[in-house]
Amino acid sequence: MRTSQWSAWRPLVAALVGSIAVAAAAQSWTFDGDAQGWQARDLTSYTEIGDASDVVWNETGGASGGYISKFDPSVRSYFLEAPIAAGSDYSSFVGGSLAFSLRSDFNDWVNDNVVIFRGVTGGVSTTIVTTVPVPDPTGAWLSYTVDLDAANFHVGSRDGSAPSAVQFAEIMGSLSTFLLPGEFGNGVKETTGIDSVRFTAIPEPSTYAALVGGAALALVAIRRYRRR
Ligand SMILES: [Ca+2]
Repeated sequence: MRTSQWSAWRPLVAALVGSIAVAAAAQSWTFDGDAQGWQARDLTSYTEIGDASDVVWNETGGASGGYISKFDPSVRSYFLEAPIAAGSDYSSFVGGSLAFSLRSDFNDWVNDNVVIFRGVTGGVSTTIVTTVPVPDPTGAWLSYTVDLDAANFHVGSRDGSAPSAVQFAEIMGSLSTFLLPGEFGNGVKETTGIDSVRFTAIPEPSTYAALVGGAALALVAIRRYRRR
């Protein structure tokens, strides 16, 4: 392709990329500049969110760039908490996914390897959890993906029943708490790191239609350009 041709195509390509970015609605934290408001929480149970404490921000060494980490603050089980304002609407991510990277230097505590959400359904503050794999004790970064489907979650504890699709959507639409696991050591000894946290929605049918329409327009424009 000659440079003059590329300069003509560039606006079209930019428009396409832009529409794709809109389609893939996302909420993410990369920790490349600071801890982005995340903190640690000590829990006595999944439904009792305990004391908050600071996390350490590390400028380098993450799965990509910077990351946050926390040394076990107590004999209780700790989690890393996103700065979610009460009543945050994450319902657009239902059916989509949550991805994050995690590392820890121990994996001999396999009781609290869960992701926790808390929101309101039927007027009641409700905690739901989903179990995730324990990390590799070498401290290697492990990539996690959690499908945000009701059947993948349990109410109250790891053994609880699954929320209904309606309950799950209500909880995700009224989030007050989002916790990633930190407790992987049997004792007060582990440091757990978190990086590259990202919620991704599945594009809605109308968005696909807009994408296809945009692509068709771009093709027409490209053909017209070539005929000149
Ligand atoms: Ca990072």
